[in-house]
Amino acid sequence: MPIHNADIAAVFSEIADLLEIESANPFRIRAYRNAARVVGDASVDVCGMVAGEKDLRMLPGIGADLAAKIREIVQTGKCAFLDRLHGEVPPAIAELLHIPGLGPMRVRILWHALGVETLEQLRRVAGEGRIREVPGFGEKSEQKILQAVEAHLSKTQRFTLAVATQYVDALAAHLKAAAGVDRVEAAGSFRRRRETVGDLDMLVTAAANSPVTAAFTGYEEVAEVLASGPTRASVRLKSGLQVDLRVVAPESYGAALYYFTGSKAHNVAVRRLAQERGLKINEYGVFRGDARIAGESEESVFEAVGLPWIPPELREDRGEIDAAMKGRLPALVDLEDLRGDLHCHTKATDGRDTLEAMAQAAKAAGLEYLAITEHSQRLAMARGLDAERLAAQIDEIDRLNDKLRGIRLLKGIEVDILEDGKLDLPDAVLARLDIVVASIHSHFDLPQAKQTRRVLKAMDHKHFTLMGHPTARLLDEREPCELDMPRIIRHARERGCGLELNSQPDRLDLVDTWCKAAKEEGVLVSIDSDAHSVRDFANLRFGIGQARRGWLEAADVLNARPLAELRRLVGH
Ligand code: DGT
Ligand code: CA
Ligand code: CA
Ligand code: ZN
Repeated sequence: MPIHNADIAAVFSEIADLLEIESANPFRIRAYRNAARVVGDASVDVCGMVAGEKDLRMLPGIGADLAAKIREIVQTGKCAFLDRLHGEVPPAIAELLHIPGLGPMRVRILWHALGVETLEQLRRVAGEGRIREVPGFGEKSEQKILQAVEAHLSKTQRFTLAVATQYVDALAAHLKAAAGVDRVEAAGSFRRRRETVGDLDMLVTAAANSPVTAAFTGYEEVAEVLASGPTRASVRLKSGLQVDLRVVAPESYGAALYYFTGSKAHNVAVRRLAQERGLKINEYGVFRGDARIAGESEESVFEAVGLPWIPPELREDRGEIDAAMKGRLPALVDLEDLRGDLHCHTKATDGRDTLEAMAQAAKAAGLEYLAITEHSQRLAMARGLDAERLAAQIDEIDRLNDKLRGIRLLKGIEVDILEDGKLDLPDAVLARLDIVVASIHSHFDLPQAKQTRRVLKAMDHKHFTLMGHPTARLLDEREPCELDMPRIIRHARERGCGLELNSQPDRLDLVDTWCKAAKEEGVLVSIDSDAHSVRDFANLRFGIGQARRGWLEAADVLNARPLAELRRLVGH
């Protein structure tokens, strides 16, 4: 990973924060603050200076000691001094400095007097009325701290992409109804299809006299107006979701869309490219001196810096700029590329709809085939199928396929991977299936070596087709299982198995980075709905978003293949 100026600056400002909490020498603290600013604002790539063995002391305020630290960070990705400070001062404590009214000195007092090291602990002691007893604090400052920490914690709560989508759709319709409004688009992490969003960044173009900001702040879901002006406003919705609105001129629309789509890391990297060409790039346009040379469309912005348009999902500074320069951007998979779905449930287990209803819904979603993959017997809560009930369903699918037109049902199962790596149903019945999705639904917290062995063993089973929701994570609820994913991906390649990208909004598992690793290893990914009702096929678009963030093309996706080819690939 290349180290950017912003990374180095972040290390120095954290050092300054921690030194302040330790009440170190003020000159020393100021030296680090200054270094953070100098490096952060530098128009040259400091990493490149190190590589070129340039003298870092050319940078204002950087002496021999700071220069050595910069070289250390660039060369090792670490800073021993910061690591040492982390040993002395609790690492999360610097977060407390973001609370208005809490400077380093007061943070230190609360830490020593009450053991407060995190925002949650701060909220607790404030709620319990213990801060007012600390010398130098009173009831009033305790109340202020409580309010501030609560506001801060609620601000950092993130919303799933599916939930955010509901807000975006409703709000966009509301804004479009305001007079003079032309374009409305959600930028930010929402447009990059991140699995969660921190806040929404809405962009609007509108006629000069349009009442769009008033329409925005007057929206019925708004709980609090945080800021409001003629061209920008911020609100918090009743759900706690914050929304920023910016009204931009049509000639700046592309530049604003580009800027507010981010990510910040991507923007910083492209800004550096622009600087190398003597250009300045901001939310109003691309400028050479005072002359604006681009900004109406995103394409024009990219073109001005010598790049083709980069899809928003790739804009994370994970190699997309280099790929764009070399003309090697992937042709990302689209919803329309999906020919089938290899994971769903019906009323027979914990789904809500019948086989036939699921088949018709899949057809309506534009699919040509659908694998029925109920839970297996171990999942008693979901009324998982034993061999006998599965055999009965296989016969039912045969009968149904005779009369269905335009959609083909495949026989499958979502079989539990037992703790020892065995599959939860006998081979004889698995052999009759087209698709065997195997998933972990128990013993989520085995240590990595054991968990990995469990999965590798399951993959060795001759009927194993696909690993379902591979890490079993649930957003906000369950951490991913500890698995040696690179090893599992390699094993999948050797065994000719696929990995699922489960499209349920709180799963989105495989995550983007593992999708990319699978692609690089030549392992096919199946983007499945895991539908439990006819409505759930709509979730495929979230899986597609994650797949695109993982650089997947149609050729990397198992269920983008026509049925005959799929059958060949899974060996049935
Ligand atoms: P989120 O809201 O946490 O899910 O993530 P984003 O990416 O939507 O971040 P947000 O809402 O803070 O800002 C929206 C975009 O605005 C961000 O992706 C890039 C741009 N942006 C914000 N602050 C800066 C900045 O300081 N420098 C640059 N270059 N871009 C920024
Ligand atoms: Ca945002
Ligand atoms: Ca924002
Ligand atoms: Zn499952």
